[in-house]
Amino acid sequence: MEQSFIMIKPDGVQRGLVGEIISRFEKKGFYLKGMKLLTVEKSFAEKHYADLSAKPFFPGLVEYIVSGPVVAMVWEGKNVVVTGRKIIGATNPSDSAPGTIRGDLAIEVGRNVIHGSDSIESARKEIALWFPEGIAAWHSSQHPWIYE
Ligand code: FUP
Repeated sequence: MEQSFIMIKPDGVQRGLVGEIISRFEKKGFYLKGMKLLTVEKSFAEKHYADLSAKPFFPGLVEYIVSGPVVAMVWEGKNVVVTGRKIIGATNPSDSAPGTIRGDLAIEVGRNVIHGSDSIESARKEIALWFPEGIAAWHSSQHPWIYE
């Protein structure tokens, strides 16, 4: 089944939003397949955001990501990449609809609380980068109540 890489950024951890954010993905019916709290180094953050390295906000973005612990997660379910992005909301919280994580919980684009993979291909790359040790398999007993 499809997987997405979801990361609660340092501001989300510092502001005590970890439970709230996990809850939104859990309630939707997605399965939590991997999770860890870690602080990453500059070179690692630069790798994660390599596609944005030419952007003027890149140095500030890297500094923000390494500024404290983040919660790295793998969530699984039907269309989790696209649906996860909808749950998260638009990149700039000024444009994120109320009801989305960023729409409800953030104000600044540079403090937008959460990251979610933007395609199945980037999810695959990001999961490999953040979970090189792999992810233990488990199966939810709720499955038949979520999927027909
Ligand atoms: P997203 O996929 O929603 O995380 O958005 P992007 O990959 O385009 O951007 C990654 C991160 O860069 C955003 F989450 C926040 C930061 N960013 C800025 O700080 N300023 C900008 O103008 C755009 C993005």
